[in-house]
Amino acid sequence: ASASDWHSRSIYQLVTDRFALTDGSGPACNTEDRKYCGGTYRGIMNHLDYIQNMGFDAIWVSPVVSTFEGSSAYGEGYHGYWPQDLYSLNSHFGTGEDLKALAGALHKRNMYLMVDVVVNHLASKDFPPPFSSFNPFNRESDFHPRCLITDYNNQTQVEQCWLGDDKVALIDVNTEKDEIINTYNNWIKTLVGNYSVDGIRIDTVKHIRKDFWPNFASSSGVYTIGEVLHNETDYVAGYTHVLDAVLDYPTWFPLVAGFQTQFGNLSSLARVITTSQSAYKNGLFGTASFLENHDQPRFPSLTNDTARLRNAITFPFVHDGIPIVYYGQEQGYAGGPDPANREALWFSGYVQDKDLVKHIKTLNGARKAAITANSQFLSTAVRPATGHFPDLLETTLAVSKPPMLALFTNVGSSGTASWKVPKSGHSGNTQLIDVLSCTILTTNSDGGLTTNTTNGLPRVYLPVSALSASNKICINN
Ligand code: ABC
Ligand code: CA
Repeated sequence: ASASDWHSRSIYQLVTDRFALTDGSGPACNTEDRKYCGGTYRGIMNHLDYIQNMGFDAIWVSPVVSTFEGSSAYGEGYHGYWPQDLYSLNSHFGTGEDLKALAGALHKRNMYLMVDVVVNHLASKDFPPPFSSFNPFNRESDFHPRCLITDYNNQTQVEQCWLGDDKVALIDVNTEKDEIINTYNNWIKTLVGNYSVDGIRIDTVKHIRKDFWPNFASSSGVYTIGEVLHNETDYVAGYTHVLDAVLDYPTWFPLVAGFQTQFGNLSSLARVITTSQSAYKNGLFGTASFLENHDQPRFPSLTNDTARLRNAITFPFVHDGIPIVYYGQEQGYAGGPDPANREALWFSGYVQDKDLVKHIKTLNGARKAAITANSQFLSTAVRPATGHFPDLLETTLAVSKPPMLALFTNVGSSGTASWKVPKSGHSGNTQLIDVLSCTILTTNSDGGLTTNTTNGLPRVYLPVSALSASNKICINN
């Protein structure tokens, strides 16, 4: 599928090993052990209702190719990011037929499959690396000479030295060589074709020179999102010229910092919204927005406050670009840094009758309703719309992406805050409904609004007229 096929979609990111077992519930899964826990493609297939019921129409699965077997100082390759043989699949997750069946089951539901791919390195737990066991790059000369990245401000080092350490070496492939470039381009084309993949998430994008990417992306023939783990908009922007989109890390940093405590500064978040729009190629479409992923501590590990959590979860759904939710967020999982943030989901029972699950379902529904109500919704830039009141601590934020208007605050569940929005984006005396609480508010005669909160929850307003029986939001109102 192409970039424009993806724009209206919403992605559920999962770690295959941790999402679902083939049948039933099963073995313990202690994240600290860093071992395979048994999740499979068949397991995912059996839980597509769970994902689709929350309103997601795409999944992103962790890398599928085989990694080295056995235990390293950092455990087993259950997460998939330690490739060893590009031409065989990781058999812990099932067979090639299983992966094809998953793609087929998704497509039957009009859902997309995004696969995570790693092309920067092959991995080894032994040193010196057993080059002959790698496939297809099985000669030492296929790799950059060993040096560990020590200075992230030295871009040549970032591109040509090795990630990882001596316990698990991420051996940096020599992606300057024509023969290797061709191999990768053919490999991605074949992988996408074999398994009917609709899009790829590309690992470690900043660790390969930029001009490697356009041919790789076009060889894939599908939508590409790159991981560029960096907090600066200008740095990340460079990669929006060589791939369809980037994971929006520059927004993620102020998003987390802004809602983590009541002292977070929401004006930093407001600022990055606009700077990224002008910096990124295809400003509004070149990003995918997220709160959690498998590399970062889960948000509830940073704050116990459920109101701040609700605010933070909401933001990616009212931002430009594609929202991504990391599995387990909907169940309130609270694991800290890797490996604690990769909990097995089967212990949740996949319960759907739960506040956070409903919250996420409503957000997906509201975004779809906005897309239906305004055919320009996706191509209209989200804009900060506050009037802070009071603004000393920057504890409130209002953003408008018509017909959606969202109000945020980090004061927390026992705090109070007020929003003053001079221009709601709607005309005077319009009835707006907060889809999260199903309460109605009417704009002033000049289209502005003022409102306050005593529970710190976010609000996502749509005009009442944008809701219909079919989107089932606030159905009784
Ligand atoms: C293993 C163990 C961990 C252990 C670690 C040392 O080794 O599991 O418990 O702590 C995979 C696995 C990991 C595994 C690693 C290494 O491999 O998933 O569990 O960790 O063996 C991608 C993937 C990630 C994956 C890999 C490797 C790459 O999403 O899951 O990890 O295929 C760098 C890369 C980035 C990479 C990330 C893990 O490492 O750039 O692509 N993610 C700075 C650098 C970043 C760097 C980051 C690492 O540190 O700039 O480039 O990311 O922590 C901000 C700055 C940032 C700064 C951050 C920390 O602070 O703006 O630049 O990032 O303020
Ligand atoms: Ca590299």
